[in-house]
Amino acid sequence: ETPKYTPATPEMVDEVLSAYPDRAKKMRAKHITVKTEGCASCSVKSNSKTVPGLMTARGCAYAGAKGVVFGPVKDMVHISHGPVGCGYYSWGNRRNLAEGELGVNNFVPFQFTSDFSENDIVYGGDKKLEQICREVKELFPTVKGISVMSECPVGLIGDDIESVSKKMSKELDLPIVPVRCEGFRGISQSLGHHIANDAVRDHLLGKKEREEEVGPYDVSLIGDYNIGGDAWASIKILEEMGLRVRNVWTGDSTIEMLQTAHQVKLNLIHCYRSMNYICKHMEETYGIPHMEFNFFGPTKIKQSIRAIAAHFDDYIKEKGEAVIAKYEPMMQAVIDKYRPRLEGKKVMLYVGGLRPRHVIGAYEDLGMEVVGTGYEFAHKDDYDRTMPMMGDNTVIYDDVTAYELEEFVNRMKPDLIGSGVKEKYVFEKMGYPFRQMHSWDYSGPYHAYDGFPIFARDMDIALSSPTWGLAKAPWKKETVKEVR
Ligand code: CFM
Repeated sequence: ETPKYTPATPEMVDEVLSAYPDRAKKMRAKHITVKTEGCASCSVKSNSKTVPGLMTARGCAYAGAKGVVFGPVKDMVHISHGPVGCGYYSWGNRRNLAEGELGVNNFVPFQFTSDFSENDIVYGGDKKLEQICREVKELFPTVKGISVMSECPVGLIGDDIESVSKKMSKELDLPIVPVRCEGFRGISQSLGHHIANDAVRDHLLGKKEREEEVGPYDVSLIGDYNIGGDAWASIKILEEMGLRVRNVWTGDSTIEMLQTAHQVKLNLIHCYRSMNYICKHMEETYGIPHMEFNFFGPTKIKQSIRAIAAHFDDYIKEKGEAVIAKYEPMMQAVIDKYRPRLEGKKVMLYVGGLRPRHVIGAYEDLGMEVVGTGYEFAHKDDYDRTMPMMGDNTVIYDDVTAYELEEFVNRMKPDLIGSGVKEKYVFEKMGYPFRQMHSWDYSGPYHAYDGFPIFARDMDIALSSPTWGLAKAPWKKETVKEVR
């Protein structure tokens, strides 16, 4: 028996928040809204400090700078500068794929850390950092650059990573980028994105010129991190349209792609949240326009291809239409196969800074409805883009706590939850179909025409698996599915 879906109401939110002390309740209420007809008060507070004592799923500035922006740049070595834990726990789990020869032009699967101990805290870590830079160059002579990603203690003890980077850059004849992304800066990974964007701006962008002239169809793909191969799928469409993708920031990318990105005609930005800063900078400084697009699901892909082509001449416009004509029948076949199985299913999402709105169209292509969504670290401009995409009687939650999300699910009873690494096991233990929407579990790509059939298949597998009904607590006669 399937549980009965119940639409969100303001009373439901109130009931869930009533478990908190008055002050916490008042603070959290501003971050949650139920979208009602007309949507008069339809906004949420965002990008503010988590209420102390409540369980947030957010990360830190180091996560945003090292894990998200710099980590995928494959021919650089990224030093997690500080105690070993930050590097260890951010090692390898984002699934930002990269091609290349390990230890030669691809260092993505490696983990470099200065492994701070008491000694380094007391006496400072600058000497150790110099030594590590020398070792990196000695062990990996083909390395193209180094980033120094500060962890909290480095900022607290006042180490001067800027001057060490400058000195060692000269000595080793190698770009070395200091990134002051101590975790305590800011309130989430979002400031880490901004800090990393600024470091790219100050130390890499425009520092190199490609000899080849800039072509009329040269573009950069910004804010695609190649999770499970996403960027490869996106590049395929853009190239079939006749565009030349010169740089990807930063999925499967190289330091040269960061240095020469001022030499393109247009910036195409997928993850607005993490890369809007540098796009605005490139527009102001180099006159390169940027446009947001969305490659999740055939409806959004088609709209995006047309919007991108509109920046170019008839040649690209015609090729864009040809790409749509080529892939639409294949996408229709995917929809014909899965839509009857997925039609009407309700989804609740909770992801980082882009996907909670960007994947809505892909679910809708399959006949599914997103009835609740929210971001860990989005800003007002993200929520402004999200509200029009949500239907009436849906709930929008910012920095939702573990307790709140569980209680919303308990009350609304959606069919599927798409969320993160931290939430996964809570809902699986409740017997809820779940898809991990950060690293696509062990799947992907989900972007572009190559990704949609995989997305559709994965959602169907999650929903149709008999596993949920089989999970049974030994002390309960009924299955988890029946009691949920
Ligand atoms: Fe952009 Fe991302 Fe996202 Fe993000 Fe992230 Fe991510 Fe994300 Mo996890 S860059 S904002 S900081 S699309 S790692 S690949 S899935 S929270 S919604």
